[in-house]
Amino acid sequence: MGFIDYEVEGFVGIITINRPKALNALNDEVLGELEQTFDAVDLGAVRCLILTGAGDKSFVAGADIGAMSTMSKAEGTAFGKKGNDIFLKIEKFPIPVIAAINGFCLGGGCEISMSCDIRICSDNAVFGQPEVGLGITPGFGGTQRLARLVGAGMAKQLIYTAKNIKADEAYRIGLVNAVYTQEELMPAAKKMAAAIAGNAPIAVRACKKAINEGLQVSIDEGAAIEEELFGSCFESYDQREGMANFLRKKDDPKKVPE
Ligand code: DAK
Repeated sequence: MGFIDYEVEGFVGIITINRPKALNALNDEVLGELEQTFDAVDLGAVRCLILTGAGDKSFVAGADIGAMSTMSKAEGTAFGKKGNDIFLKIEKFPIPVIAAINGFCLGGGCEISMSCDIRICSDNAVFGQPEVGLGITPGFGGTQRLARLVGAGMAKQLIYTAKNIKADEAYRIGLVNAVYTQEELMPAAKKMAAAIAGNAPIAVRACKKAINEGLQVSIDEGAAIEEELFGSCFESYDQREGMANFLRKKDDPKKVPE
């Protein structure tokens, strides 16, 4: 692939958007390759993904403004759909995806990070939805996901003003879970991914599904979704072993309680 790198370390897959000369901006080809990469992930072997950008300056500086500048209405709609389809695929991907945000995270970049389960960033990261300054709306889910993540008031402020914010402010408003130095970012992402991958994969997948689907419905419907997914974990090897293991340790006289 020209613009996407994919490597696997243990149970963790690392997807890198590799178009650093354009600060990893998303054009048609990048989006197409990204979709193919997600489609090719071996879900029998990989339990958690990390999504990051190549270089030390940018995660993704947005959708490609050059490519969008001459689009017709129909082309703009098709481009928006392509982005939305892949971002929805990431959001609903069976295993967790961690965005390791290593610099500019603007427009479509912020939107792709918000389709991931967890966002962590480097201290040089810059976030924003600059679209209204370019005469468009956020088109890859920004109006929907930002409000769900940081609340409607803050999302409206960021989107209407088109003002960028730095990593510490993104942390303060809950857009990212943690801020690291650039050197620490990928090791931290890998450590978190390995911790997730070390847990029962069926249960982790079920948790992702329960949280995502529950956010779309009433609390009663959400509870029903949870019940079903909870039940689906039983009789699995992980459930039987995980619980038996706990009980074995409890019965072990040598075990000192922590
Ligand atoms: N698109 C294309 N190229 C970009 C780019 C982008 N978003 N961002 C940066 N680049 C390119 C620059 O053109 C430059 O290329 P060369 O001139 O070297 O060939 C190279 O990356 C380095 O950028 P700079 O020279 O500008 O670097 P600086 O450090 O000076 O500035 C910057 C970095 C991130 C502050 C600046 O590049 C910048 O402001 N970039 C644009 C950021 C932005 O506005 N992003 C949001 C794009 S709008 C929709 C679908 C999707 C969307 C909307 C609607 N539908 C169809 C419904 C999404 C929209 C967006 O994401």
